[in-house]
Amino acid sequence: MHTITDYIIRERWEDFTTEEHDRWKFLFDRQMTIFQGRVAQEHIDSLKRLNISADRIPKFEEISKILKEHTGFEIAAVPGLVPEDIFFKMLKNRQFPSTTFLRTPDKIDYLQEPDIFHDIFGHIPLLVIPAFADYMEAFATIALKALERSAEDVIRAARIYWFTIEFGLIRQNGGLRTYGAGIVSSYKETIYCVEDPKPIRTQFDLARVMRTDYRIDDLQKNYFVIDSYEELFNATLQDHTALLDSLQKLPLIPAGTMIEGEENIPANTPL
Ligand code: HBI
Ligand code: FE
Repeated sequence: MHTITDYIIRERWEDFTTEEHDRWKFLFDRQMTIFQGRVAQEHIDSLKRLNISADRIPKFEEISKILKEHTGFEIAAVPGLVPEDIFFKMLKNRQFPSTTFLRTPDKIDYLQEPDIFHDIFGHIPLLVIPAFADYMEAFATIALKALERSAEDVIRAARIYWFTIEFGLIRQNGGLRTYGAGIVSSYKETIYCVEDPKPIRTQFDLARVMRTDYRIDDLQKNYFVIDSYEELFNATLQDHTALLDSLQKLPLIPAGTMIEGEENIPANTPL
């Protein structure tokens, strides 16, 4: 029976080369040029609070010390993608698994699996927000319940993660901002997700998200919009078994389509 500790490794920060610290700086500075007006203010503020900067690749234990004071979350260094049950159990324990390698120059704009820039620059900042940290743990509870039930239910749970924690949008200052880790670590999608008229954007609804298909290797065809992080957490305060039962017979909703009664939320005016 594998356990969480089987997957925890040392960060080996001392092994990062000057080239890697420079590549981190390039990625960080490039995102900063497009962040204002496109990325949730909490994300921008939290990078400062956690001392995550362009200067160098951050040390996990330094970030964890501050993060723990805010929400009890801490970073756990892992070699790469971990099995789903381990991933969900770690999130339930308020441990966020972060990879410890940085993408290579040939993958500077996109890589399929998470690297340290995606995990630390993308995921960690929002975990200082109590409501978001509570939501992350509540998501893990739903996902662990889904694991007990069926592979289809695990796919339904993974969609929650995908459309909020990875690719979510939030209304702020009269416009749209992204809070999704998969977006804020991507130059192209940070602009596209809030400004491009192509994708549809509809109000977040947990059951609807759990029915919605997505592609992992392309710009998203649809996004879900929340008004607050509390809205995410409040959506999980329902009976998870009843929620999963209610979805069994409902058809999949293809990416990029709207259903009865939904409205397409207008994109931001391009900056
Ligand atoms: N492992 N390290 C890591 N990071 C992830 O984002 C991750 C994972 N294992 C499984 C997994 N994600 C998926 O099951 C979720 O995205 C739903
Ligand atoms: Fe991720």
